[in-house]
Amino acid sequence: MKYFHESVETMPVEKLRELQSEKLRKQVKHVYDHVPFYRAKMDEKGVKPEDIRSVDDLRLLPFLSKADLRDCYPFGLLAVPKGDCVRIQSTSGTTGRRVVAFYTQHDVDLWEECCARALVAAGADNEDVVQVAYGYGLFTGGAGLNGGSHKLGCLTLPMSSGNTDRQIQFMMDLGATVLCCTPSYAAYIAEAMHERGIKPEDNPLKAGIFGAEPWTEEMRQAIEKGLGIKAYDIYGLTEISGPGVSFECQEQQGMHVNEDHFVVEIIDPDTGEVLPEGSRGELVFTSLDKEAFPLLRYRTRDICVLSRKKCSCGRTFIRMTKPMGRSDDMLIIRGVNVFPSQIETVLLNEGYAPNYQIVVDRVNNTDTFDVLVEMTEDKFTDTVSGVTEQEKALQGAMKSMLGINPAVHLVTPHTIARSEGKAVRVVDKRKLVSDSQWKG
Ligand code: DLL
Repeated sequence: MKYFHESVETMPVEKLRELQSEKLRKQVKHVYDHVPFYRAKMDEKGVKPEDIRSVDDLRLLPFLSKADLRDCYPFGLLAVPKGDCVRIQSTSGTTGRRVVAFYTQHDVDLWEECCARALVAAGADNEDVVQVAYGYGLFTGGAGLNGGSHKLGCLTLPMSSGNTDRQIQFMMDLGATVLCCTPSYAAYIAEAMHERGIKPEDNPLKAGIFGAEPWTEEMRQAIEKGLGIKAYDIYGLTEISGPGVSFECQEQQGMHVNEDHFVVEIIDPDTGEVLPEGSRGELVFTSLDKEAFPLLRYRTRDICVLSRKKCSCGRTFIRMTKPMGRSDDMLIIRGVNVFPSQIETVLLNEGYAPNYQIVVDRVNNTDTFDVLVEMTEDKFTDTVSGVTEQEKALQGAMKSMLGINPAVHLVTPHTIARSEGKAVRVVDKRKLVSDSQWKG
């Protein structure tokens, strides 16, 4: 099986654009008629649905940002009656900054189809046993790949993340052939199998579909070697549906965007200007046929390059590089979205000054997360137990705000370097993807 939906995945580019334009016209009208927030934005820009005749007119429409989504929480961007929705999902990690996305049954079907395409592109068919070790629940990873695997007719193991012993046991006993999880968890599973004396050639896996966080080509090679598989990247975000917005094929040269459902643009993050293919900039998505949560020109903050170069897999969908970074300050630590401002909020709530530094690294394929915080004069203590107690209390407060546990280190007042310009709040020592790895 080469494609899940051949006629669409290999559609000539001109026809694809016609299909996109036709869907876009309907979608803009749907949004204008049903989402007062977006209608007001369009009115403000003086754009009417009739002005959008093809994808070339997309640039007339206003952008949507994460801030807009937060302002509209929870129902402000819903474009169908609540009663027509069957599902919500939510962005990972944060309490104060969660984004909630809604799905009708049609939207769930569309999303699952995108994930089924990703599975087929990784070499799967209905004979495969797919182990889904992404988290289930509000996070889209588990639900998305689970749905895609069902659609393809695979035997699906809904493991969720964690409990590595059980993951390995089920993988071996039930003969899992495709593993779906974050790349860091895949590396961890490889390591755990190595420790248990299970050689790469002794496990039944042949491929893995890994995404939701940045990972390098070096990490791909380490996972491929450690598990004896081919490792494929998959990209997506809750706001646009979840995993499967784009996916890698056997070429492993960038991810094909499911262009019959999503239009992708690259913009200059500072000016909003649309950039030509091949430029590095911020990814912007428009969903063409989602009903409940149809975002138009949503700014992802992910920095990428697009390529229309012909791919030998036969798919005509445009390809995007792995995200090379972000145009905002969001960090993804162990798969969880973290904003430095959340740390600041906790510190101020707990009576500390906003003098802190976040240090992130990747050791043995797992993210480390340290927060250095200056003691204040009035909280100063020089007993070891006093310091430990304060660090624990801060760690607890950060865990409940972020959903993950940092290691908190209290340091002497005035030891964190002050800056005359932007404060250096984050030291990220992980190696991100470099341009040289892109052969588009
Ligand atoms: O991470 C959806 C997903 C689940 C994708 C499982 C792939 C697999 P969010 O929690 O909303 O959704 O986070 C979205 O994660 O804007 C990127 O910054 C980052 N991201 C997602 N996939 C990749 C990837 C899911 N393959 C945010 N490489 C996005 C690098 C990724 N970053």
